Amino acid sequence: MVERTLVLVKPDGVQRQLVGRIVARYEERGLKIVGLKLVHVDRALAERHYAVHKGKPFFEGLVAFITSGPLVALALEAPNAIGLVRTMNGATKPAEAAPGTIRGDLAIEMGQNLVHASDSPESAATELAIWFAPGELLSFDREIDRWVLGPQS
Ligand code: IDP
Ligand code: MG
Repeated sequence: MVERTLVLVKPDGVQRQLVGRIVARYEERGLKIVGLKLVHVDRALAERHYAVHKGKPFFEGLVAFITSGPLVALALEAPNAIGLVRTMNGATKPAEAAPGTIRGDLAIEMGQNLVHASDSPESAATELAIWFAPGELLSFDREIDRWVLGPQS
């Protein structure tokens, strides 16, 4: 089933000048970028995004980190995009992330793990609505899709 998922290249990715390389991984895999922007979020939006973690010991640090500088918000579309992107990002703890994943190749610490991705259809719907206004997500065809997704695409 075709899904859309929210990805953030977090402020560490912007500061480390890894935005292009990280976005290129999703593009090269064949995911379609249907939304893209650079945002410096305020505390209110950060708290909405990380609402499920409110009350946890790392919550304050997480909000401070995500609001510490600009990040890149991406909406990606593909069949099974939600699971696909989580697999590409790798385990939350970079030390446990497999080589070949973004975190496994480019990160060391859990607090600086470069990327966020929605973890379920419900969180994808909620998060896409938090980060993108309806008109900011585009629907369009790609000529290449018959080569990426097959002749029925
Ligand atoms: P995820 O990003 O892989 O979905 P979550 O469990 O949703 O992982 O946690 C959100 C983010 O919060 C993580 O990416 C990580 O940066 C941070 N985080 C999670 N657990 C801890 C912790 O125990 N200590 C410090 N930071 C944490
Ligand atoms: Mg999460």
